Amino acid sequence: MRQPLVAGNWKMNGSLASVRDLLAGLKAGIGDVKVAEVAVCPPAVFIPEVQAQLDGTPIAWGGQDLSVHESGAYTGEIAGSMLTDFGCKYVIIGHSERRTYHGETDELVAEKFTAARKSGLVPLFCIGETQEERESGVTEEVVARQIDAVIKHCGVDMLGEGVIAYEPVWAIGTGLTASPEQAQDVHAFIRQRVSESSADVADKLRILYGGSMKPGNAAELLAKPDIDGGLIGGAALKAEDFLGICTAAN
Ligand code: 3PY
Repeated sequence: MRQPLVAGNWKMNGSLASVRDLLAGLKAGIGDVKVAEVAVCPPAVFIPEVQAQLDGTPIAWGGQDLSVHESGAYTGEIAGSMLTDFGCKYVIIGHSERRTYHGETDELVAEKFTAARKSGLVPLFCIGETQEERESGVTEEVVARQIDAVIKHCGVDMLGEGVIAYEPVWAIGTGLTASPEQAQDVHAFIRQRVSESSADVADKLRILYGGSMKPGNAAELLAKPDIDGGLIGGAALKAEDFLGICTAAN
């Protein structure tokens, strides 16, 4: 009953020419994707081009971040309403690269969750532990803290209007992937944690896996009962690889 979602996080990659090629490849192959909902999150400057190319196709698009503010003197920031002006459905929040390189705290991420919902965007809310945290045995503590911050700030019903992406930090951009069992264990824990606040929200909530998901490991990961799709990094930059992951959910 939870439709899988496969979303591409293009990060800070691409040129206008490469984005046009990638979109042409996605449009040519999207007909083979039978089950998954598909979305792409390009760098903000490419969003108008993505909208022009994808409008009317089954592929949705979104931003990679948003401001907690609605407008004003916040140089470099992008408001949620600006993303919706360009047809965005989704916005990634709390990616570990923003937590690490931009000092985003659990509280700020929770504020961004609210800002996204106020603008009508669906947050793709990223959580996950570092290698050090996994080795110290505190994975569950870390993801529970990250989830609880959003529940405390937004309420569990609003959490349920978003999507969680479990992205173990040690599996991002490293080529390392959590085994399907390791990922399933954490996904089940996340669902159980949310169910402590609302069993209904937990049951409906899509929990994506992120961290070096590729066509070669996607089917095994997606077969797990609590893995409802993927947030895809590097493999989202090649139409063939990204579509290979999307069709793995068929
Ligand atoms: C990755 O898979 O590298 C990601 O960070 C996806 O967001």
